[in-house]
Amino acid sequence: LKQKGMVLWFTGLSGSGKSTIAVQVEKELYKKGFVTYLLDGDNVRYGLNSNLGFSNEDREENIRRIAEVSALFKDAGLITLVSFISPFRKSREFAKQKIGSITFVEIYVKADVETCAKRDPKGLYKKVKKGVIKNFTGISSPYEEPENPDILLDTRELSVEEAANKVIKFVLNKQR
Ligand code: GGZ
Repeated sequence: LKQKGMVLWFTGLSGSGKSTIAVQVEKELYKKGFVTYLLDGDNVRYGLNSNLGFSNEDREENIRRIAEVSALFKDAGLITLVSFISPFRKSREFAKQKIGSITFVEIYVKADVETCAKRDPKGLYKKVKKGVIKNFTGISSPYEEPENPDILLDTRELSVEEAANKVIKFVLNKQR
């Protein structure tokens, strides 16, 4: 492999745009010949972490395992894209330390909770309002904003393509 292993760690609220942007970044990286892997709820929360829910403890364990796995993928040389809310600073710090600060890229996909609730792509915010879902991030469970992310993507201002391009530029710079 002619690439350096690294981890693109997307964090942000449900509906902020993390996975949409991550998928777009992966598509572009693939076109450029990079070998990538995307870790998200679909392949981790239904498999490796299927015994975990959304209590603070379970979220912490969720992210701990994801940090360990992405450190391994990085060692294998992959550009690993990680798309989870990862609401706790402590967990993201752990990930950074596990993965190594040079190859860990913290990407804050920023959109306030009102914006996310308005988008509501999966109808989850509606369910929260009805009281069907408890401990929902940004409403009844905390989200600790990154204080100094490597990349800030304000999705109220950037299109998916613009956001993805910012990430690609950063990656290409790091790969040189
Ligand atoms: C937040 C929840 C919850 C609760 C289910 N709080 O928009 P989505 O659907 O696809 O992304 C959310 C996803 C969050 O899982 P993560 O593994 O990323 O969370 S964490 O990093 O905090 O462990 C949402 C759905 O799962 N979901 N219940 N209560 N999001």
